[in-house]
Amino acid sequence: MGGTWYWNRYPGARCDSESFYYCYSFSEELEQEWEWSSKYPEQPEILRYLEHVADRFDLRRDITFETRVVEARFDDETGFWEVVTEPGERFLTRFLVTAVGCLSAANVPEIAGLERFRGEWFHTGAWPKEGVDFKGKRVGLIGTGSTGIQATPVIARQARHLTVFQRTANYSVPARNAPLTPERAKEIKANYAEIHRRTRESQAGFPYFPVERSALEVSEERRQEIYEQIWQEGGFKFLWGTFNDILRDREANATASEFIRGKIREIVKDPGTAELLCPTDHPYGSKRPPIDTDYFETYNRDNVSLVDIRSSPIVEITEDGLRTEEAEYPLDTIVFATGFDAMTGSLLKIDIRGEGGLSLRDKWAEGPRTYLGLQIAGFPNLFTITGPGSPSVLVNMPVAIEHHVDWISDCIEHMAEEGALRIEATPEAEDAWVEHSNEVALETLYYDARSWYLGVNIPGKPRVFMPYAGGQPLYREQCQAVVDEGYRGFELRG
Ligand code: N01
Repeated sequence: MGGTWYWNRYPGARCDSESFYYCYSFSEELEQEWEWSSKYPEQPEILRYLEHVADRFDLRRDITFETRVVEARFDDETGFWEVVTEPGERFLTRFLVTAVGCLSAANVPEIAGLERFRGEWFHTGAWPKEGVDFKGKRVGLIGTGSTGIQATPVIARQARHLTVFQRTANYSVPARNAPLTPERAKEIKANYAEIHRRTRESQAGFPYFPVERSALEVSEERRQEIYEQIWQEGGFKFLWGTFNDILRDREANATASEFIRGKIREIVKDPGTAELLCPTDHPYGSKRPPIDTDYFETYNRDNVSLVDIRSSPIVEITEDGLRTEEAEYPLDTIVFATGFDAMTGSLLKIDIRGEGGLSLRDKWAEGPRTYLGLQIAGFPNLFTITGPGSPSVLVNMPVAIEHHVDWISDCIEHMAEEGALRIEATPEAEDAWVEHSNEVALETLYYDARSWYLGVNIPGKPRVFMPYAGGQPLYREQCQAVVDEGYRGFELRG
């Protein structure tokens, strides 16, 4: 139970969106009875919430745990999907809805020698339930994405020594986590309807009021004032609540990127380490921006060191540690905070075959193609929740997920009313959507980074910008227009 929040129980794992909008919105009773402890709850609390939801709505009786789906085949004649699980059990279903997660297929990089390492190693996305004891250990952590940035300060407080191996320096903004006071909790509970409305109408699923100003239309003094104020507030607001062109205009973005570099230089005492931590090869926000609690401050500790594996790459893992081109690092524990085969990885792990035995792996060999990120031409009655081609990971996830769940439920209900048994995206609609998605992505700065959004983190993966970058309002409008026009772009058959 809990998916991503079951597996990602690494030290420091907590939400990057605030609790009161990183939650379900379908039940008033649920939101009134659940008490969040803080702005950014830790993984155990989110998992408790998900378990509570399952119990409260009696969902467990409909869930089969410990069941890996390995195959799903569409039968042209019967119009049913046959789903096969690892022990070989077969299920027939008319509709198949995948909710396999955008960031669930762990990426453990192929580094020579890992099998002979005598210490312990872990990937953050498959963390042991019993936890890991770092006390007295020399720990190496690879990866400085959102996960590495959350884990670093917590591991540093436990380990004898922590060495962080950094390939790409990352921008991070303080979370400013704090307990939710009873007054604040009361205020939130009184305003949930408005909060949810705003999350659904905003670009990225956050209830911030939209900002209309460009970073280039205010004076330097005013710009710094705004950045400083929102830096003090913390969180994703730095991307979405400062100026409206940070992700669209390189010059505007440069002001935000430089502001963050200035903060890193202020916080980190050793100038060499500070410079190494300053990102210079991509604009702020072109990779998924992390938020942190004491990340940069951690490099002021005596037991923490930073190794630049961009200039001196990892060569191998030895029996006793890790060797880069320049030096050898003795380690007891290695933590891979190396991310995921995002958006397509967990779908393609399943052998999915559509009409005429068409394999999804073949169809997506050059990168994912979908209609609205909801369906794939050639794969009737298969729906993909937050699939590639939908805003998914660019939006606060519960908001994106609920939108898809509602759309798919309404669609299936519509089919029942119409006596339709089969729905399939047409190849023309899919082509047009892929073209439109590419166009809107090109209007952003997302191509300026080597990110998992583009599949660059996985060797050999086609370089395609996978989520829909047009923003939530435009996306929702188009999904609704498709419905209003009788499921335009889909073929429905009785
Ligand atoms: O993974 P990442 P993540 N050798 O792919 C490095 C969500 N999330 O687990 O940047 C050396 O972002 C890689 O280096 P580089 C969130 O959407 C949410 O941190 O490719 N290094 C990078 O530094 C996030 O974006 C929360 O050069 C290697 C790091 O590993 C997504 O999950 C919390 C390497 C991977 O960063 C993934 O984040 C945490 C190699 N071979 C995460 N391969 C919330 O709170 C990779 N790296 C909601």
